[in-house]
Amino acid sequence: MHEFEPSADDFFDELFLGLSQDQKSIPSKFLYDKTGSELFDQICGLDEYYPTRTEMLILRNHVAEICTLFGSDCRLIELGSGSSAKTRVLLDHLHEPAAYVPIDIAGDHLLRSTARLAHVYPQLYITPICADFTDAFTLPQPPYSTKRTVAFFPGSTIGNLKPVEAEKFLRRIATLCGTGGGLLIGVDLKKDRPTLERAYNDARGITAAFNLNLLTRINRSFNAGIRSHQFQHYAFYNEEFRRIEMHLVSLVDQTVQLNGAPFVFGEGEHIITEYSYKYTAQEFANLAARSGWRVKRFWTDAANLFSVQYLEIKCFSKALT
Ligand code: AVI
Repeated sequence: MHEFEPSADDFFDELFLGLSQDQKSIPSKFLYDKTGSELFDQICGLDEYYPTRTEMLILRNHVAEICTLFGSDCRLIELGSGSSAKTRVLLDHLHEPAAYVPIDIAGDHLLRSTARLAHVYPQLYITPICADFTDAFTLPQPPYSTKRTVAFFPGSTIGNLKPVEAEKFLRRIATLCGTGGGLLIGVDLKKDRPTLERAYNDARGITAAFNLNLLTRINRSFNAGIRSHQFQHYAFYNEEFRRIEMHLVSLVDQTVQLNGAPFVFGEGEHIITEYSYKYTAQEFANLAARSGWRVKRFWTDAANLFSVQYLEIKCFSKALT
């Protein structure tokens, strides 16, 4: 996950809107400034945070079959490519890929990792795109012999979207990939509450620091003078909505000024900072079907913690509507 640096106006507008509701919230994309992105990288290596290593294990175990499904002359696009670490597992095994299109919002990282990849895979046609993949963007013309466009969306980032948003997003990706297209996606699975809650409440407090860093970012952007120690990280599994919820809880009654606008927080009041939806295989298959996709293959690990799924476009005309 890489740095997200919005304009101060956009940040303020979204913050103002989120904090003006009865249930206060801040969009989770703002968690990823430089410090937030570094903390997230640390989270990925934590014992309690099973998704990253489990997804890598599944990819390694099934890469031959995955690449057979992609076929030869496929154009691989990666949504939120970062360092492209997981993609390298694929690139090492792909049959004569036509092109690789890494898409990431962080231009510097994108150029650096593209240069590294070009060195390791000198034959590979790489066309990086600096864009927010949740917004509309266009793909460059595919090179001569592209048989299929496959999108790669690892990490269960799909879980950070509400199901209606996820459906819209998956439809857009179907349109982007076009006829015969595919999607290789990492999806975190529903499991026992203790395992889920441990993953978002690690013993070293890295996830807490990641969440509280939002307040530091707000202070830096708006000179808000929020005292971070007067808020507490809180993450729990909401069974009814099948999602981990990350909150910041005000420990005292306090008023915070944002560009002169006062926001009042009562003692014990919660700000929602992130949702992370968890799916069963069937629930995700239903979401995929509503978005114009069909799950062709589903791989998981021995403990059923995480899944990697290969989706094919079900009916292109439906995907477009
Ligand atoms: C990026 N995303 C898939 C992570 C997740 O698990 O929802 C973000 C995260 N938040 C706290 N820990 C990790």
